[in-house]
Amino acid sequence: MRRLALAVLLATPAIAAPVPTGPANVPEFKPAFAGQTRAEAVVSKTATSVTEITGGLNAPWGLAFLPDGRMLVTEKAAGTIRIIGQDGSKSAPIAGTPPVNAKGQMGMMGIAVPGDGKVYWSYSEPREGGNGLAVARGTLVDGPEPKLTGVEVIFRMLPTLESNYHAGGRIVAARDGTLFITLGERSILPGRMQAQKLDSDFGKIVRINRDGSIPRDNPLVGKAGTRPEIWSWGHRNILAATLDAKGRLWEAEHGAKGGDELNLVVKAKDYGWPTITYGEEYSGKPIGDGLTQAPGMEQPVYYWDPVIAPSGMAIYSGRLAPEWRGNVFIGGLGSMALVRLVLKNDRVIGEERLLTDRKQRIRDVVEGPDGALWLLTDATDGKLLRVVPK
Ligand SMILES: [Ca+2]
Repeated sequence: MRRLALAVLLATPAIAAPVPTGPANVPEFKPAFAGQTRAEAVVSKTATSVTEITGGLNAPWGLAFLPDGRMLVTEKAAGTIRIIGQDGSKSAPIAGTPPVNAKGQMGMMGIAVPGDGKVYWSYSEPREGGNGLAVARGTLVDGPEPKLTGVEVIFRMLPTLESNYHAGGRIVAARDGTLFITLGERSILPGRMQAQKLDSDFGKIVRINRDGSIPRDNPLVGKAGTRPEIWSWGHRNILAATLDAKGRLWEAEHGAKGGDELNLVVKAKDYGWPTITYGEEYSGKPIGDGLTQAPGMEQPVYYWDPVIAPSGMAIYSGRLAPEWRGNVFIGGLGSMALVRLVLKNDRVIGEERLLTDRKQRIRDVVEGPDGALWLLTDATDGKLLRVVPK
């Protein structure tokens, strides 16, 4: 009997328990490789202290550090950008920004300060016949009434569509001087179907030079019937993107009911939406043919079902917490958590949900020059939090 028991034990390897969540919406979907979902739950040895730096922000969306340590924070619903000091002091809204469509999920969104003396920000631009994401840049003039001068729009997402959903909006400054901009597919069916169309910006990551011109090594340059700014396609709605220590672009995007994804973004690759996904329609019906894999389409590095609703993302340097070096931190809206992923060889080997006791929707995650994680919470009384590992 003892021998039999041992044999059974050996034949059934212990399955490491994942982070406890609800049941999958689509349990019949199986991962394409081990560890693609529900990785082992891990517990950080690094303790944290969380300080509320300020509150009263109107749906803050994006955060970027100025060279002097102060921050620029966009307020989605107010359509504004403010300067925030490390002491929590808030400037008046910065003057000089173009009009913003601040309905629904739209508003003032991403922001980047890549160190060239200019500020870059994304916003939903009100247009004849609808709206579309735009990216502008300008020079910040400091003072009691701060303003942006020399403002120029360097990118306009096309086509224009009447939808207040899924704009994308993160701006990532690449090491080669270009900018990546993440773009959603606008959610409604006429938009969704364009995620696979290369003559549309919907459901794409685009790459532009800082003056708005097109880098000559973009994959579709010179190809008839395509938009030359496109870098990768088949995305749904990307509200989280960052570079890793090697300068590679990672993103996390929203699925529907199930199917949030972490992807390593490679030039000219098709990330599958809406042809393949690990989620289903909010109605419970399959999306398209209900496929999770297809030839020529990339698999996510990791997926979630149920979803976390990812927004904002940082890959940690290790400065204050060596344990966290190379870990991915993603803000969770619906999951109301700071999601920590442990990576090894570009695969996820551990997952943890931090700050769950706070029950706050986390909109953006940035590692500050001080090695702390700086978070924005999504609320009409949104907060700026400083998370210090210790
Ligand atoms: Ca995908």
